Amino acid sequence: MMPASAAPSDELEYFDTHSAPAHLAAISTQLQEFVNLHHAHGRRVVLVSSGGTTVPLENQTVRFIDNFSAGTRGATSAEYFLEAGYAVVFLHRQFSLLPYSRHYSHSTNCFLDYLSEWGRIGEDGDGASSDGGDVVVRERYRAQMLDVLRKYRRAKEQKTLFLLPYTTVTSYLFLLREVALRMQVLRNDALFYLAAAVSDFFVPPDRMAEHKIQSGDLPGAPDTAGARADTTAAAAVAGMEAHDDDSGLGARGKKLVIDLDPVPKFLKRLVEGWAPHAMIISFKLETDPNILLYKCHQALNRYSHHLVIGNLLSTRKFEVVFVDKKADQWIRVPEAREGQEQVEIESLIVPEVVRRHDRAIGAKEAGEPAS
Ligand code: 9Z3
Repeated sequence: MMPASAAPSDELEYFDTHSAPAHLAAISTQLQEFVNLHHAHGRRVVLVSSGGTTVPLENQTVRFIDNFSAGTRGATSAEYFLEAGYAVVFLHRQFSLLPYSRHYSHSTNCFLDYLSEWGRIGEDGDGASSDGGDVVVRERYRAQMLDVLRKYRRAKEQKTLFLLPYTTVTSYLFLLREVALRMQVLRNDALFYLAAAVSDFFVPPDRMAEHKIQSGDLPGAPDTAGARADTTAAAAVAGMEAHDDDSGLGARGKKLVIDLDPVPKFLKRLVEGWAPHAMIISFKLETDPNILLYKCHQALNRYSHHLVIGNLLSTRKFEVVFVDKKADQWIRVPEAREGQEQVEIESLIVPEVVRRHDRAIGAKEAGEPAS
């Protein structure tokens, strides 16, 4: 028997029981204009998903479950797709890294460190002398920043980058479906590159607390025990249980046990229903090297899409494995020499993806079965 989490109707029910993001209709119109513009120019379009999804624990959300992804893979890959001539729908976690600005928005790459005051010699002697009082880019960063700036401006002028933010797993799924439907007109010129770290679990609406889950007594509670009972009830509605904690938090300490449901598997629906002619690539993240290949093959067999790119949390910036029906292909960055910058692995991943997309389109045009 099919497990409840895999029943196809679960996906449809998910959309019926969750509210769509605000302004979805307006977003949909803009998306269609974007897609049509590039379709008319014969340009391919890639949906790049990026960053982590949140899982709210309350309707009026104070707390949520999140994950580690800063969106480096997605933002970096989007730049290489733009360079390869694709238009990019960048479906990203709000406030995660963005193409181009990522070079200066990371917490260890504060943009202020790239600037100096005109007329002031910096600590490292690379300021310029004048009595202006203006802000300038420090000499040693200028060439790289000019390169980034030009690419950014070109993407703006050619309208090749559509930024689409999400926060929760629900808004991610609604938007993914919408983008896929709007991209259908592109047929095999559409590519899906699903690098976002999407939650596998969520709190269903009928078990979601409306208000902030309380951890302590509320004013006016008759006594501590009564307040505790209220708290437990509210939390249970939220799919959670607040327990007295005998294990060291003290008399008032409580545990919060969160009861999550599996998120329905949307990849199947994307492949079969929303984007039947597109090339679809998913990422698989693991921490245990012994199961990575197994999980990649399992995903490929389960969803019958084109390619799974596997990576391990600890080595994801240095190696990935491309898994398709034919073979496993590892891609590794060369070791950086002393004083050299590390090659971005996305500069190797994206051209290989583009080669495979070329081949898939070529095969379809020649009437061959897709490989
Ligand atoms: C990835 O595996 C991405 O490569 C990373 C990128 C999230 C590791 P960073 O943001 O990390 O550059 O630091 N994405 C997919 C992860 C995922 O949730 N995949 C699902 C799964 O593994 C399938 S869609 O089950």
